[in-house]
Amino acid sequence: MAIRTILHFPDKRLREKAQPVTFIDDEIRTLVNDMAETMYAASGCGLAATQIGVPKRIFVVDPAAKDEPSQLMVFINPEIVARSGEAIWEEGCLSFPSVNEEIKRAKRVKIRALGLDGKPFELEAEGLLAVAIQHEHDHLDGVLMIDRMSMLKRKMITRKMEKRAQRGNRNQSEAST
Ligand code: GNR
Ligand code: NI
Repeated sequence: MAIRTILHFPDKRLREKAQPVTFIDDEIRTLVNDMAETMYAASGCGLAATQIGVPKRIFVVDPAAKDEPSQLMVFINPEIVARSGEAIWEEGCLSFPSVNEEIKRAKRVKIRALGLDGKPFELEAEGLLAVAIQHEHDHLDGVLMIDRMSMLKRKMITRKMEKRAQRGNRNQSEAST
């Protein structure tokens, strides 16, 4: 198992549309293990393969609170087949460190996916799990939480993240000289 690097906006790979998994082999099992390890190391409650630069339709979610036993869920080739209601939730994203904003999404979703064993399953979710499923599913289509905010917030966050990336690049080049 290994912790992978989480890409930060505005990395262009976050905008790629992920491709379906055709076969669940050792490479996919290793990838999913690494995704879970990376998510837990970053204290996230979800992670899409897109966020570690792998354009495959896979995400992991763990909706358990900190004081509850972990509850890892793996979704391969997921499809949201039903949505209902509306709910506003304060979201964060590991690709936008220290950004937390309220976003409106469906309150309940029904999702169909393959598990790590290759078997199809269906799940109805609400609350944090429903929010996380929609957030992660967006990542697989290159859709980010700023796309669901007002234009003003989107511009402010984009500017902040671009500045931060420039600072990061400068620090990296200083470190290598
Ligand atoms: O860790 C995360 N927390 C979170 C909180 C509210 C709504 C969505 C999320 S997902 C996020 C991890 C992440 O960036 N997944 O893509
Ligand atoms: Ni995210």
